[in-house]
Amino acid sequence: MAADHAFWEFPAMFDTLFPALHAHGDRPALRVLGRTLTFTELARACAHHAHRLDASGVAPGDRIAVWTQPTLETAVALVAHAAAGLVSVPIDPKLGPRELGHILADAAPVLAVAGDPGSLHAPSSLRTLQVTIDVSEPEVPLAPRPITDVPVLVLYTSGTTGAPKGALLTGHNIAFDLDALAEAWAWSDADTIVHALPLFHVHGLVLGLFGAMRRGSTLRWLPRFSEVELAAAVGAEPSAVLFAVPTMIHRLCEAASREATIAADLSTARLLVSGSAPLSQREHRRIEALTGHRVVERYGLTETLINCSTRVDGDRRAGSVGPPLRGVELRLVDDDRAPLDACDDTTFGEVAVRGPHVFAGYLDRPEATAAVLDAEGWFYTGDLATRSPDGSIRIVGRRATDLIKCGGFKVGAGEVEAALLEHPAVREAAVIGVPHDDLGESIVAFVVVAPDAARPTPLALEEHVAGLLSPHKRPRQVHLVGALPRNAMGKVQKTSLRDSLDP
Ligand code: MLC
Ligand code: AMP
Repeated sequence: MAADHAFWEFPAMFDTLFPALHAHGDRPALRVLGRTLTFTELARACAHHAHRLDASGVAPGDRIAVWTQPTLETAVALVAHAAAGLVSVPIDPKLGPRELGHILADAAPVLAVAGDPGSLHAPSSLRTLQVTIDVSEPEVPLAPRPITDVPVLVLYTSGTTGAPKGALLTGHNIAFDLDALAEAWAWSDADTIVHALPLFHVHGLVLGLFGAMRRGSTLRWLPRFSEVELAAAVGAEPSAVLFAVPTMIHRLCEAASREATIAADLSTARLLVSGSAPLSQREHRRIEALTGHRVVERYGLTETLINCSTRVDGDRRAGSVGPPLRGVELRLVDDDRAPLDACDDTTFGEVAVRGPHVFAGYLDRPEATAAVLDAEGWFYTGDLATRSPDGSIRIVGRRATDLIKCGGFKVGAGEVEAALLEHPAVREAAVIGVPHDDLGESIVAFVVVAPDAARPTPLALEEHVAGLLSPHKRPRQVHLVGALPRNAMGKVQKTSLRDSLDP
């Protein structure tokens, strides 16, 4: 697409993704590991970064791989790209070669950016640019750009089979969803968002980073999770809003029994928000007893951003993810995708959603997109839920047992099985998720060793998966078995495997 002017020069007078960037305020925008940028400084840093990309030949619509290293530079690059209409492909810096190779081949970025390009494990054929933060006044300031239906993010997400797919999220998806969340949570520029989530998924990136920048809130990002530091960051801010996955809430509760400051710090928050996986009723009760806060729980997916949330002014019931957000249409459907009218909190169906928050499809995968998004714009989530008479939704399970949510990360059983099968000593492999107090679900592998191979240790197989994919996809338990249970068709009986673990 030929541009008749540089991508950082556009007139104003429209809604733009991050209005606070153009208001030139001296309020803090980003605080990362003791470094702070005000909105004015961030706008300048974004302009310089965008200008350097322009000078290196990057054009609107080009995809840029962003190595999400744990530094301020990562946050600046991601904001700059979205503000300048460039497409970021966030990369987990801990990805192993199999997954990294797949994502780079699939997304075909024109360039990779990183605060520390020296530690990039990218192929030498991929051009790299070091992100530097320059807060001097630029010759051409960052100009506001209208929000469009063009993708600004490609986020890789696992499915039941095959390698992860790139979900295309547009400026409109993001702005609509963030504005609906702001309404549900009374989220304003007086808030400081505090989180310790990675910047390569929806939760940390879209809600945490882009959400704060859209609202004009400060973001305090802790690139590594630590119970004491996260709680202290909440305690240090006058109107803190904490975003966490259930594993983090669980660990905060556990640590609070050893460290008295944690509960005291968390109790000063304006809002504690949990999502990306179900928060158990037990953790809801524990955190409330410790801090006096009822957690706000919200439910979403990479492909749809957030669909439902309990409201700050509503009933924050444990186990409920609240009603659909403003502007989100939600249906429960049966196995034939026919709508179910039930509002009895008992009948369950698959959650389908429609609205401006639903993604633009998977990159270059029309069949995979058509499998989840119908011609009328309904997106089928694969999650099973009930609906209460007041319209609030309770997630009760998932259609696909081959999807595992571990620590808030989605992992496809098939990806882990494929990685295990690459080990020379593995003849067969089956992977399941089992309930786990800390991780929600834990990845458990069953492996049949090849006849002539030396018997590998479970740890060696765990390390093997962590090395090829990413550490969070590694099995936390590996059982070496003589054979996998199969039915008459030869299909592995995962229920039997699950039952075999019961005491
Ligand atoms: C461990 N490590 C290894 C390893 N084992 N490295 C190499 N090889 C091995 N075998 C390293 C890890 O890299 C990490 O390093 C450290 O050891 C701990 O790893 P871990 O045990 O895997 O992490 P854990 O402690 O379990 O992490 C818990 C967690 C994490 C909660 C911090 O699961 C997390 O960040 N979850 C957030 C997931 C998330 O953002 N989901 C949002 C999806 S969006 P190091 O260097 O890190 O210490 C979505 C939509 C929505 O779902 O609704 O939001
Ligand atoms: P991801 O593809 O990583 O974005 O994961 C999306 C999935 O996370 C959803 O399909 C749900 O299964 C799960 N999820 C997210 N938030 C919640 C929640 N609050 N309660 C239950 N499940 C959730």
